[in-house]
Amino acid sequence: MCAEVKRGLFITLEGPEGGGKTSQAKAAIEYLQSLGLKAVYSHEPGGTPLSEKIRALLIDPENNMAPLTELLLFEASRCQHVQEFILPHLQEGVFVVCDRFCDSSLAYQGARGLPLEWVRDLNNLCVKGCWPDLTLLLDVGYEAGRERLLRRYEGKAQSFDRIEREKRQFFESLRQNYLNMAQEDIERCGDPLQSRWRLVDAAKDFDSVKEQIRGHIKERLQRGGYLPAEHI
Ligand code: Z5A
Repeated sequence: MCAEVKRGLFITLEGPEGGGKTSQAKAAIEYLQSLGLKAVYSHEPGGTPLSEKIRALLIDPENNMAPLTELLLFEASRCQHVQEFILPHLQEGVFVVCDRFCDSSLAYQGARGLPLEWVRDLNNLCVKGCWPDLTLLLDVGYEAGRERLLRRYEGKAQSFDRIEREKRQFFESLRQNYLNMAQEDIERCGDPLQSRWRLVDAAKDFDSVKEQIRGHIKERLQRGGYLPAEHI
């Protein structure tokens, strides 16, 4: 008889633009692999061939999009991503580190003024019970995030994608949505360690952010019985 495979942990990185989610997700994978754990990177919107096609529609500055159309496209991309990539990996015992997930829809499409019940209902439908075990909120202010983004585009604001072209107020509002979501969940859980949310000060330098993230992942691994004995 085969021994039952222990489900992998599902870790998401969330936050406003320029927080370093992509680079830190990759550093988190390296950390997990250094512990002998199997881990894969993914991102949203995207993560499967079909979801990448939807991503291209979503970020194209040529596409004028109604807020509900935008939400439905993000959710369609997510639905495919969960079924084709995330769930199969978790079921095989592989850890999935995902750069954005359903909380991005609550923060961003919430900032568009869409009713949050719509976003929650669609998230429920697409996620199929596959909620993150740990969500790292890489919080950074508008100015610092924008500066990093501009540096990445070598100062060319015309390279910004459809969403990056939004006004400052939109980004301030979605940042606050994230902070509220994390705060509300921590309060609801009573004990902060029982909440899946961990706040990371992403305004700090890269190594310091990496250390904060490692600390949170290590704690979650230990609590879930995933940390190999030699690393305890
Ligand atoms: N979106 C949505 O509206 N609804 C949804 O449901 C989902 C997404 C899933 C996806 O674009 C867009 O879709 C996104 C949210 C929306 N829109 N915005 N804006 P994306 O995936 O292409 O973009 P992103 O997720 O926003 O990534 P980002 O902000 O562009 O970058 P990041 O992943 O947070 O950071 P990075 O690429 O790792 O780093 C950016 C630069 O900063 C890079 O040059 C790094 O070297 C530098 N960096 C990183 N960390 C540091 C530190 N600590 N100090 C200094 N410099 C740093």
